[in-house]
Amino acid sequence: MSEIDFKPKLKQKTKVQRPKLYKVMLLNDDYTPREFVVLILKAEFRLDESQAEVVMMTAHQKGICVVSVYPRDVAETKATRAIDAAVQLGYPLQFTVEPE
Ligand code: NFA
Repeated sequence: MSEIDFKPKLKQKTKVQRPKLYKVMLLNDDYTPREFVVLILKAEFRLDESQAEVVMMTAHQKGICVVSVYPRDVAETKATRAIDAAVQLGYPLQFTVEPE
């Protein structure tokens, strides 16, 4: 027909590089005080009081709990800093990082 086609023939695909996400996991142990675990979850992982309580209690009861997900370097830095803070006080608190 006489209508002009304004649609571009080649569609540009917008490629966004979504970073792969990694879970930081909190592991239970028998020695780290609950209050310290909550403190670390709030300070390093920016959880609020009730989130921190839920994550701490879930790890306490089930042995492990997901804290949050981040790009790899962020996940590793936070896990390392949290472990270091525990080591300073002689606690065996452990965090691990694994792909989502
Ligand atoms: N199980 C620890 C205690 O009873 C608390 C804890 C919770 C430690 C979650 C590590 C992770 N004091």
